[in-house]
Amino acid sequence: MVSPIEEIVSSEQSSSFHRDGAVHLQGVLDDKWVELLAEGLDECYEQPDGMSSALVSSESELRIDQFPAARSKKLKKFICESPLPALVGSILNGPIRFYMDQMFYKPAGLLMPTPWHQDTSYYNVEGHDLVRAWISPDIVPREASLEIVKGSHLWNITYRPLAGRDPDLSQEEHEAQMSMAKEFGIYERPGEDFSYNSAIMDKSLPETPNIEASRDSFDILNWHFEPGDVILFHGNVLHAAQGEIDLAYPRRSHAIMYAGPNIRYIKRPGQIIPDPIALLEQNPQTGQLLSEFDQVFPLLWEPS
Ligand SMILES: O=C(O)CCC(=O)C(=O)O
Repeated sequence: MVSPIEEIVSSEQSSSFHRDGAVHLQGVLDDKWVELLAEGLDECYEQPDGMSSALVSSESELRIDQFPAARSKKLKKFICESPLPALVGSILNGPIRFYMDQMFYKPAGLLMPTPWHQDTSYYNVEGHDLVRAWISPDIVPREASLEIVKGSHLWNITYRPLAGRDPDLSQEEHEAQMSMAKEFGIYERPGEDFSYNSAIMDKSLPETPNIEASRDSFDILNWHFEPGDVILFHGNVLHAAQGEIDLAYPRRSHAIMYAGPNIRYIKRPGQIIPDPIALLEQNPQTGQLLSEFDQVFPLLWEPS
């Protein structure tokens, strides 16, 4: 018998994910899940914690919260009990664990763009089975929703994160650079317990290409997004979201990292996003599979 999940993720969609590095699944979440997501994102936005930081300019702002589901039962339920783990599992055809989540919240008005980047090197994990689910409870026009460089998950390159402290600068020089950014452009408003710029930059990694400067040279995929849709994208794919457009309502999004069977812990010299606290207590070593930390990265779905 064909299960409902197999009916909603076709083999063509699964192939698109593996070929392009992302797939847009339309109308796969019902209103109950969309409402729960909206409530969870709003409660986190209204009550920032130490892991809430922001990119700020004179005209716009992008709030990014690390691990929002750790303080929102609604987001935790959405991550674990919605159809998402099964959708990801049917794409990877293997057991699925929850790795971590983030909130990207752009207030109404002129939207701040999200710069082109690759997620892999921000985290202490490596492997091919890393899938991000990007979901918004809002209508997100193509000009403001997620976009990717088609096929870039297969380039076999780990790019340097966009943030971090240049190890060739002293702490004073770094702070002077941060203050200059504040005066002249976009700067970071750090959280009490987290800042994108406090990690040490790993300069051995190649710089992320400036895709925005030559968009025509790249094969870019983007989608108009409706509530109920889900975009799944590969952990290694280059992605961004355009800005500079006016929206009459906030563009709220939740990005959840799910891990398949072949994801291993790796201690990165330039790690930006901290490990979950529960993982640190287990003294993880480079090379260990995430499945060895069953309590921290719970198994949410496996093929029958
Ligand atoms: O929602 C956005 O603007 C960006 C999302 C993103 O960069 C991510 O999920 O890694």
